[in-house]
Amino acid sequence: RPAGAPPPTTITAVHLTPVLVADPPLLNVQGVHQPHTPRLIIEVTTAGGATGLGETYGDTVYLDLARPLADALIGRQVTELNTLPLLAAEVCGDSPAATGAEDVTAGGLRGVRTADKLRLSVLSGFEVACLDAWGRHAGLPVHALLGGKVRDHVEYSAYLFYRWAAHPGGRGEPDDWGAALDPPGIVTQARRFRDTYGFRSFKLKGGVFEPAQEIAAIRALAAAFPGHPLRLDPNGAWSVPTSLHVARELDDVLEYLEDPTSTTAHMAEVASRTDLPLATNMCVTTFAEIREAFTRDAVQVVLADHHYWGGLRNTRELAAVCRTFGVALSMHSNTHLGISLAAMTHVAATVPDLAYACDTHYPWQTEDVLTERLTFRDGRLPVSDTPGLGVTLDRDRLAALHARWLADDGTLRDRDDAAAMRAADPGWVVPQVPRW
Ligand code: GKR
Ligand code: MG
Repeated sequence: RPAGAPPPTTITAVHLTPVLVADPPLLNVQGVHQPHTPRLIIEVTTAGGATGLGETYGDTVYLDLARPLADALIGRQVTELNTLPLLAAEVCGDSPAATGAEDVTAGGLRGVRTADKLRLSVLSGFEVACLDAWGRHAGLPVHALLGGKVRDHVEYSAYLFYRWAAHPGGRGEPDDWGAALDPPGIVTQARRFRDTYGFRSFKLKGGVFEPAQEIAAIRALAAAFPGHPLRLDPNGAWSVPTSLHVARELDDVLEYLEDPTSTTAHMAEVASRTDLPLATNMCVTTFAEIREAFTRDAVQVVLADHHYWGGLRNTRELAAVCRTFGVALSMHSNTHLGISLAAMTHVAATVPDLAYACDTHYPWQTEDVLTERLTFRDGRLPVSDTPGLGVTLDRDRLAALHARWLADDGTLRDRDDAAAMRAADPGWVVPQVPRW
């Protein structure tokens, strides 16, 4: 390169594009998904002309942290990943989200979102974008930058939800899935997932109906798909006795029970009285939470999510800690698009001891910002060997979903499943846990 010119991997521009993506009326303990869910698309451009893509949560608290970090990245190298957390701590320090009370969101499905957790989620999107740009420069896929893949395909599970046929008032984008509000409805949904994508494992989002009805749904799945791995996740909605009751009822058909109850202490109590493995994406979401949970044997499976853990490299570190303690690893997901799915697939391909099929919401997302959607076959995704993540941004789609975000009056820019539920049930308040 000409004398004095910056190295090609120097970051010259960072673009943040918040979008609103269609989300079906999926039910959970807090309420129902909004008609549109916010996500943030990150583009990191280098002096050498590469653009790396990242994706993370798009709610206002995340955007407020992402903006100063985007500015601070200019002039750095996409390869400087170990100091990214330090930079984030430095530049996000004055953000209202980072200086507010510890619990900035009063808990919820993602657990208590402290300032540190928010920052890690933002960081994860930038780390992925830097890895994508780095890979494009180096001519290497992201998995190679993580040390190389140990498998050519990553298996995913079907993510079953109780759901309405449509959002209240016909808002949002229509789909043809119909309602699923009882065991036959869940089995029909599972069949469609299996027939369309070949998924073998099934996870049911619970915490919506009385435990007896959710037990019946799992039994119906077990009868319809004998021998297929099944999971149930009520997002901490149950008391310890209810969790133990469900564990007893379903221990012959579940591969694990996910977050039956809230808090590490309650999970430890349940775990001490059942042989059914307990999984979590709620009580272990940071390195600081590992010691208590693992020493108390509160969880037997940790569901990694690179958005929570601060990126793909931290996810591999988590895998190493889990391996050390004999705790299994799987993968959690929240509403996400294809950039995140590609990132999940790259990191999952590098983890030697991935014991279970990964979760993904992706089949529920009919919209994406990619030129080509990722396609599940036989319940799996192939691991891309194309440089970077192996996905291409569709600028028209990005612009359209951003225009929707711009047009929103602010009500959907922050995910709020309880508010969405109040459109159907004005008296709805998020149930106190344990609900049952
Ligand atoms: O999308 O309703 C949902 C899920 O409940 C999600 O918010 C959870 O984070 O899928 C997640 C989980 O496994 O807990
Ligand atoms: Mg979960």
